[in-house]
Amino acid sequence: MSSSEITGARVIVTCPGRNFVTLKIETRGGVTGVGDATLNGRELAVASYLSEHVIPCLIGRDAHRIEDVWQYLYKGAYWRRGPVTMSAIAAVDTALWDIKGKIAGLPVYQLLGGASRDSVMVYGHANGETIEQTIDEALKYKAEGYKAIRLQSGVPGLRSTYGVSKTFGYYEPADAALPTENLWSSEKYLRSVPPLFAAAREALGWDVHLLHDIHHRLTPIEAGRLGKDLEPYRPFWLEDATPAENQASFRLIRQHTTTPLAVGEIFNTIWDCRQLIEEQLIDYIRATVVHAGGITHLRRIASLADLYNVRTGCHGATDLSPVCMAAALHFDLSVPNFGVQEYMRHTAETDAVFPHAYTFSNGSMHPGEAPGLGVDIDEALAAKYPYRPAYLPVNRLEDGTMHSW
Ligand code: KDG
Ligand code: MG
Repeated sequence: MSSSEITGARVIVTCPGRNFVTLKIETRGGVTGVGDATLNGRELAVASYLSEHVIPCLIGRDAHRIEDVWQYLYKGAYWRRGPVTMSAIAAVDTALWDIKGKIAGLPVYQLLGGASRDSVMVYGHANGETIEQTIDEALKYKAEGYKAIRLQSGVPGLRSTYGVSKTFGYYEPADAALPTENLWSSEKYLRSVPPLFAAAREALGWDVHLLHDIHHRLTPIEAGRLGKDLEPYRPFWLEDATPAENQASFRLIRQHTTTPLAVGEIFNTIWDCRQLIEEQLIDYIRATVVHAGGITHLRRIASLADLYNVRTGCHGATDLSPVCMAAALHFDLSVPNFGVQEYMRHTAETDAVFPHAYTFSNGSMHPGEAPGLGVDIDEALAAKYPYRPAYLPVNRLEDGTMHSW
């Protein structure tokens, strides 16, 4: 019996302001590892998938055999892909990298080939009901040293806009126990974004990267128009311009604009982005550790992307726990074709439940030098915050038609 044999695993669901699902794996030698399994609005589906169907298959396996366990869970289930399955596999994979790092006495980024850069550039979220409020927020981020800032503003004539929060520095889109409803008008939205970017360049200058997220709400030709309209302001990227199930639809956007495109925060596997990458239809791939099968599978996606000059831009919203954030930072530090990392910052309650070694300084982050991922879960504290149902809003056109999420 080896000390790296998996002897136990448990799922911890906690809600320090928002829900998180964490897998903790134990080995015979006493070394433990953690993995994030949070799927916003569908948390308990992943918790159950892990407890009922994955953990029983893990007991007795060698924690060192990360690739084999990944293949076993992916191919062995027969039912491949999908957000629930891939988040569960990601949690196992992340926990096994954590264990391997702790046994080796090395931070995970060293196991991934070592640092390819000194630190990882991150972008913060500036948003407001009006352009003026958004610019005020952006100025605060700039003063804090951020080199990249995402701008989202309310749309005049629409009473609420997804992605626009009411508080500085924190943003929680899963806002109710049943989905709330936002209204959408592409015409109003398309008129509102160019003035936001014009005002931002005026106030912030040209030495800061500006980003924008469309949240899949435009048709390809509308996205082409917006990309073209924003070209004078040189955005770093336009994110999730249009739903990406039909990967070929990005050809149409590409034909009309040189504004860089980012997509992929809801992708689960390399198959979701293969055509986008191989046809060079995007510039940044947003897949991240928790929803795309863990560090092992994300590295495979990044390797494909590297062949086609596509860089990484991992999703890093607050519904990705500090465990995912730590894993993403180890990945980001090591991967050759890194672009940028999203950083939405967690609340103090969340940070207390997940003590971590990663740090922010001058617009960049570093995963720290602790062996493994450098993050853990305080289970006693986590137990004080029971699960609360919370859903993302749905989106309707002004005539009541269901629109993109
Ligand atoms: O769970 C959904 C959020 O993570 C997502 O809406 C945030 O679009 C988002 C982003 O870019 O961070
Ligand atoms: Mg997004």
